[in-house]
Amino acid sequence: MKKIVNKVSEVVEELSSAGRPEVPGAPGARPPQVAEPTEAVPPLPPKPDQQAPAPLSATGRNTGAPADAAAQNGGYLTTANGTRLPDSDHSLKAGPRGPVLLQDHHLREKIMHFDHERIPERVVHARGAAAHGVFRGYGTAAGVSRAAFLAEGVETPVFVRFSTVLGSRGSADTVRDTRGFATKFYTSEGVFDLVGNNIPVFFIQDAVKFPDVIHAGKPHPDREIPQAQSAHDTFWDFVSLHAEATHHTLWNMSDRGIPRSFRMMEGFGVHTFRLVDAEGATTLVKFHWKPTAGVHSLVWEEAQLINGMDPDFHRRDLADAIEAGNHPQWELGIQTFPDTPEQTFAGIDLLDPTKFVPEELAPVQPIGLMTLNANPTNFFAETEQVAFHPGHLVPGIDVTDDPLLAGRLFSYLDTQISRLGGPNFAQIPINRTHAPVNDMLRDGFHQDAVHSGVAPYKPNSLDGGCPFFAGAGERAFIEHPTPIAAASKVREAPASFADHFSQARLFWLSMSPVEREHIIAAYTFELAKVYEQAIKERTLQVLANIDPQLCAQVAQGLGLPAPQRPEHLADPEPSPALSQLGRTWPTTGRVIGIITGAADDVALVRRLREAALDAGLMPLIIAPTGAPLAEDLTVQRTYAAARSVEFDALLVAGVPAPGADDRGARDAKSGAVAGGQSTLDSRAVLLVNEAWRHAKPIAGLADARALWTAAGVDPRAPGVITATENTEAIPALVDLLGTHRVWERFPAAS
Ligand code: HDE
Repeated sequence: MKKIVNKVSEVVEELSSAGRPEVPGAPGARPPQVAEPTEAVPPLPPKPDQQAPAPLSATGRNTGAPADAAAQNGGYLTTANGTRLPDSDHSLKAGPRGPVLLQDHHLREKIMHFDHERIPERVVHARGAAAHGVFRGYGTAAGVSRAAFLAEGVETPVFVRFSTVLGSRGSADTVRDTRGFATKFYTSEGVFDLVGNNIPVFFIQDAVKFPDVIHAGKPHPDREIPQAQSAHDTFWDFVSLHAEATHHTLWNMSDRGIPRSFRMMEGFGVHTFRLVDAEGATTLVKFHWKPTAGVHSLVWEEAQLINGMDPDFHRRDLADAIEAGNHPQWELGIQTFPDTPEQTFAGIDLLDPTKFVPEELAPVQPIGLMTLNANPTNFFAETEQVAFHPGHLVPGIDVTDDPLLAGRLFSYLDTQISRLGGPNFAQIPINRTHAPVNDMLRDGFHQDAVHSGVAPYKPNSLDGGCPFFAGAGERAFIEHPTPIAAASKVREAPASFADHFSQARLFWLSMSPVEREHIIAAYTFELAKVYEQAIKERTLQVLANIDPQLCAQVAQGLGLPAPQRPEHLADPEPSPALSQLGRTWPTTGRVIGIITGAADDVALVRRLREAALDAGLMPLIIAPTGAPLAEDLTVQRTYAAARSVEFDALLVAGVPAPGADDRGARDAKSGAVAGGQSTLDSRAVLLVNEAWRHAKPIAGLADARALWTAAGVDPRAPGVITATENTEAIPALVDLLGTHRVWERFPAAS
């Protein structure tokens, strides 16, 4: 028998001394050799950017086990029960030509397990990506909440899952949709889940409508199309009839519906929560996550191209950023409101989840900082099995009577039973609390805890009366005794829930001209995909209530008459904080493509790349083939494999002469340049043309002029840099990237 060589420590040492890889995305902890390995070695450790759930027992005790103890172990292939196997490539047969024997217990076990690898996907938010991190309290919330994790300097591990709502697990990332933003805080007082979205309002005011809005948004039940999209009849049929969906739909049609990255999204708790301080005094709050990278979006054409080019765009971006050490950060903030019996603020009903409170009326006060610093080690074990629940609360944070939230408090436990196969999902490692558990819940499928004692009931004397009740002094979660006004049982909403248009109008009026253009285009696109004219006409009536100009422009695009301006239009004060434009943001981690030709100056490319790295950017070199430019200069993209959507900006480092494969018959992108032309590679021309029309910064050295002409780029237009000194280009690009895109290039008509 071959001797197992213990190489793990060697590999760990090698990995840590090697530092971070130049470009993130290496599939394994160590580059493989060309020939198939034959020497038995223990499994390689996770990559340095990866983390697994803390090794806690099912009852929340630290086991002291190494993090990989629950995963693969030893160098030899075994059965699930640890018996070593000599072969897993052939079934047990009567002779090489069979028949296969029924007694092959390894074949039976392997196929049985494979047949059951899939579990039901989430009914909503099925498509997601997640990361580990840490939350650090500023202490600024100490005056309003007794939650221990909000105290100054307290560090709490977190696991965050971002998601789309409508698509199934294998759908594309950059569809137009709301994004989920769910955070699990493993606090010393138990798990707190903040299960929010990237949009601060919701389609419905009452949980009983949730199946309706989701059934309408999901693919049509007969053909099961379209996947992960709202541009179809059933969605628009529902939202045009259900006026309370107007506001959220408008946000989805805005740039917020197509984020550039999970790292560049805001997060919102949506509902109003009730914080309780050490003395029992209460404050109503809305939670906000503010990304330090700013809020940025894709343009629609880009989003559609990405869905084909790289359907994993958002999850790749998150994982790559973390692996490269560009750890995404968000500040957690709260808007605070007095907890009055009316539960309204500035005329806004705080229990109505279709309304938000403008930041100009109630500023967002920062209470802590979250940093995502590690990727999951295993997608299924962590990202798929994590189970969030708005009812996971800790002392100091309580719920309000928002009727949507009330329904959610029921729903999330139910869904985990069918998804995770039983009631013990809190014991799955990613869901385990870091606080001690003594719950008297027993048995059930997949019980991981080996409970001792004989008296899982109260009162008991056989187990010495244990467990005991905690009081406020022992940090118990005590529901705040909020008074409930005398009322009759009714199926009704309060009158204050009846206004469905004024805040939609407020959002519209707060947008910059270019953002309005995008909203008009989004409605026009989506409604053009609707088959039934009646639904389009009905939607135009809804739009007239938001804004006559929006309505008229969409009607024009659809070729339909715009309905009459309504007699009464709300006149809200715009909220400049809602616009994504007009500010500058850090550019760390932005991806810049450096286009180089076969005959270009390698030393120059090296200098540009180094300058980009020094500026905190992520440079990727695009060359005619994948051959390294020099021993220390690898190529990350070829002309054939690159597409502009991967880059936030382009830098042309020379003259991209046509590659050997620049032929329409081989690569249809080569047909991009009308009539073809002989001095430039057509795919490089297409790259520049797309970056130009997606309002991205473009820079080139003096001889890039021919490329500008071929790509239809006006060299005098905003955001186009023709550098004479090669050192000029990078700082100029960084400057431009601060505003993310150069919208001055395409002034808005409205
Ligand atoms: Fe959810 N939602 N939801 N939701 N939701 C789920 O729970 C539900 C709502 C949100 O990354 C499900 O574990 C109902 C609002 C996120 O795992 C399910 C209602 C908001 C995620 C469920 C709502 C959300 C979910 C599906 C109306 C923003 C993904 C799988 C009363 C504040 C969490 C699961 C993750 C997931 C039900 C409304 C956010 C079925 C009944 C409002 C981010 O339980």
